[in-house]
Amino acid sequence: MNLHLVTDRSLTLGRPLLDIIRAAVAGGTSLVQLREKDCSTREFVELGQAVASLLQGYKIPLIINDRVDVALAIGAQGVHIGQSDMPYPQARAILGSQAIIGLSVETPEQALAANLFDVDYLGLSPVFATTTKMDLPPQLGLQGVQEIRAVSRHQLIAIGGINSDNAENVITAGAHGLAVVSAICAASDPKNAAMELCKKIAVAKAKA
Ligand code: TZP
Ligand code: MG
Repeated sequence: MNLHLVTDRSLTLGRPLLDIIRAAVAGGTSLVQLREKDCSTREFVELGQAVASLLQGYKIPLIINDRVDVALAIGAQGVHIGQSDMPYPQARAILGSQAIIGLSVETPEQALAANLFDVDYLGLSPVFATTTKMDLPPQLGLQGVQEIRAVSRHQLIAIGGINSDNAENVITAGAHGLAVVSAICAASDPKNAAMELCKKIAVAKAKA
C-alpha cells in the first residue's frame, strides 16, 4: 500500500515518536519520512538512528526530509526534497542510483519540469488546507491532482490535509498514494488511522 507517514513530534500529543511510528507501520504504512524542523543537527541524527533501527526490523524504508547529509550519516534509504532544497541532480549524485528521492511539486509546471528527473515519486503539495505546515502555496485541490496526473510520468503522492474522509477522492483524482502527518501523528489510535487510510486507498484503486 502506498501510504507515507511524515513525522512531526509536536503533533503526537506527548506520545513518543517511536510508538507512533510502530503503530503506523502495524497499520500498513509503507514508508516513513522523518521531518523534524525544531531540532539541532545532532538531535536529528540521533533521532534518525533510532527510527532507522526500528524500521530496519520491519523492512520499511526511511527517508529524511531536506537533509541529504543526515540521510547519508544514518544510512537512510533516501531523502524528500522541496523546490528550494538541494537540487535533484546533486542529491542523486551524492546518494546514488539506489536511493529513494522524492520531490515536492506545487504546480503542474513543476511536475512537468520534474519529468526530466528520475525521481522515485513526486509529493503533490498541498492538496488541501492544513495547519501542519506554514507558508504553503495555494491548494492544488482535486483538480490540481488531475492536472498533474495528466502531465507527469512519475508516481504521485498527495500531501496536505489528507484524512480518511477525503482519501478516496484524492486517489480517484489521480494520486498513486498518500502522505499524512496529523491524520496519523495526532490520531487517538494511529494504527487504526493508518489501517483506515490504507483501506480507502485500496477501495479507490479497486474502483479505478
Ligand atoms: N508538505 C506539504 S503539506 C505538509 C507538508 C509537510 C503538511 C501536511 O500535514 P497534514 O497534517 O497531513 O495536513
Ligand atoms: Mg524541504
